[in-house]
Amino acid sequence: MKVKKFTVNTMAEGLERIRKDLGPDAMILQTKKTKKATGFLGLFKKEQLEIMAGVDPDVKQQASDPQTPSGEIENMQQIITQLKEVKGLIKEKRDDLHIQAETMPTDVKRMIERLHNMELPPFLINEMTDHLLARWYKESEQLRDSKVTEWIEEYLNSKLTGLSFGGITYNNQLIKLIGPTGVGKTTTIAKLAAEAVLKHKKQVAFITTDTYRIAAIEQLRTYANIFHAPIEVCYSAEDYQQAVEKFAHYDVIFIDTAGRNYRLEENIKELSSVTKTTDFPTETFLVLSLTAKVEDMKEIYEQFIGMDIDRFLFTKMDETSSLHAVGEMVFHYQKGIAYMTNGQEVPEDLQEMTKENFLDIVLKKDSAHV
Ligand SMILES: Nc1nc2c(ncn2[C@@H]2O[C@H](COP(=O)(O)OP(=O)(O)OP(=O)(O)O)[C@@H](O)[C@H]2O)c(=O)[nH]1
Ligand SMILES: [Mg+2]
Repeated sequence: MKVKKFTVNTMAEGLERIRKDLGPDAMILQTKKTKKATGFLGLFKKEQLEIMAGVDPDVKQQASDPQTPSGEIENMQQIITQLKEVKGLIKEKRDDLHIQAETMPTDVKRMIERLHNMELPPFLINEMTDHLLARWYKESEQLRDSKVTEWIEEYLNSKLTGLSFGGITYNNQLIKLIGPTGVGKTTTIAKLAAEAVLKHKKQVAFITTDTYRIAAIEQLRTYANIFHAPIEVCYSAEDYQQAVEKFAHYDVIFIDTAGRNYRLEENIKELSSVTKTTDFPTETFLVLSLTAKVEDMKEIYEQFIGMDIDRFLFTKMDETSSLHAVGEMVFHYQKGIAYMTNGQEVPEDLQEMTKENFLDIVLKKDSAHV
């Protein structure tokens, strides 16, 4: 048998060429689809057909043999069936390509642009781009703006599972604020105390371990006086333990700590040894100013890692237009946020941060800005 391979664009073209080359008695032995990459990044693959055809020198004789007409008819039917199949496949593929060429670039571009406009860390943007693309391929016909937003929110929500957001729960008696110098720890404690006293009718007491500057003690004492609340200044772990026990009957005990250079390990050690009490349930907020660089915030976080941080508390939101660090810190370290502060006024410049508020910020929804 003489066998020959034909690579053609359509079955019709194939049949024509087979007939020309091998004569009318040729038989199709096998057909196979192949792809030839063309265009930008080989995106538009052109489908071709590879047809193996052969002709048997004896066939002519057989074909004219009145004993075997059914074989020929069968052969013809096979060809027709194959032809239909191939036609169907080509149409399907062409429709696919049509959708991709028409809509993929704009939709994908728009999705990625939106992600880049959000306050999200680059690693998460990359991760989400892959996720959204995979979803897009699966559900492209449903793509609408609101759908993409839904997908993004769903994805971010899944990333926040198990993280704790929101303000003081009042399940823990001790509320401890730690963080570098000048970020607003003492001012924020005053805001939190005002909320506890005025809104939640709690009895509050204050402890400060900031014994380095008289002014710092006076600053907290002033607030304590406003709330008619007691205050203890603690120089050592023993002082601290005693003060906590003394205030055991108060609803909330706010602990202000000294802003020091916590890049020095001895300062961290001192802080954690003074404020270590095991028997009182404590909620610890790491206070970070949004005016700081995100790299510095990360370094600070690493220094404080051993201090059982429960949530972040971001301050000075009013002094920056970029809230990029908020998303970066939360997603990177997998810690939620308790509050954000946006000004120097006590008590009003304080906003509790629920998971929804946080998502509003990273998704840049208007309601996010207080
Ligand atoms: N713009 C702005 N200023 C703030 C905010 N919170 C605090 N401040 C100001 O930041 C400065 C430092 O605040 P403090 O509360 O003394 O900061 P701290 O962390 O206790 O400082 P140290 O005790 O020295 O470590 C003060 O001038 C505050 O008024 C805020 O949300 N926005
Ligand atoms: Mg202070």
